[in-house]
Amino acid sequence: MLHIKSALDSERFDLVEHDLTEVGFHIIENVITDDEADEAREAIWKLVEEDIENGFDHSYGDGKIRRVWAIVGKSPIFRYFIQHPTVVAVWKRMLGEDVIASTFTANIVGPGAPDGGWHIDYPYWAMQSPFPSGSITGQTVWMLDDFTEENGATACIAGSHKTLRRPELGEAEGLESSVAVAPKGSIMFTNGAIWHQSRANQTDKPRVGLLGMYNRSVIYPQEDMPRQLTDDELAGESDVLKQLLCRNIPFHHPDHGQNFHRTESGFRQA
Ligand SMILES: O=C(O)CCC(=O)C(=O)O
Ligand SMILES: [Fe+2]
Repeated sequence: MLHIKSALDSERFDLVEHDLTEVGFHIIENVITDDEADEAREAIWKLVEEDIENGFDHSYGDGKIRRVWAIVGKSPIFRYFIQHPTVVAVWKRMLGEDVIASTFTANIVGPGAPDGGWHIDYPYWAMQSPFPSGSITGQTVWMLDDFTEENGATACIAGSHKTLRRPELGEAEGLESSVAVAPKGSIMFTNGAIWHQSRANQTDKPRVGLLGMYNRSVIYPQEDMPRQLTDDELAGESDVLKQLLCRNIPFHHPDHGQNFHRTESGFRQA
């Protein structure tokens, strides 16, 4: 049975909020055990093989970076990760009690892969600047291998989310970046507007990461989250998973109007 290894005390929780607001990212080590990371890593490789067998080539970066989309329904371990209490607690704090999941994928930076290119995450890349200030979306990078300077760890430019715009072509290259070097089993939270990229992998081994994004409930998810589990598959799952997959939005009875409003802790009351 999976066990919860990490729970944040309130001081650490405050630090996460501070860093996400001011710096744009925060790493927590040892959120999952090595065994859990290995189990997820194996599940990803099976999905890669399936993708290839089915004729899906989700590779980019000279064919050396590979994406596996829509993983939440594809193994129980991903259903556990997406609703990990530490992760959900952080995103509820940053994005509202009624937070939803936006996308959950794997990103494998293979040997010899070039850097992934500086960018901002959805929905920012679909928006015009100036972006709204504050947090509307957040990224969770799950490290299923040690992330090192050499093997394609994610790099971020501290404070760049405060520009409220995307980097101009070539702009980020001239700035100092922070590389997310941390052991397998760690996670990095980022503000979705941070300027970031996966770095080049100069080793002979792939670097496997998972990317779980969460939105304020006013922002449409990037992937079709509601349809990744069938009604039957979802029946025995937790309320929080149903919420994250947008499957238990408390719509009002039509006779009672549909005027949800902003609350202290979100948009809809969760
Ligand atoms: O895998 C990584 O290190 C980051 C990838 C990324 O930023 C993305 O796919 O949006
Ligand atoms: Fe990204």
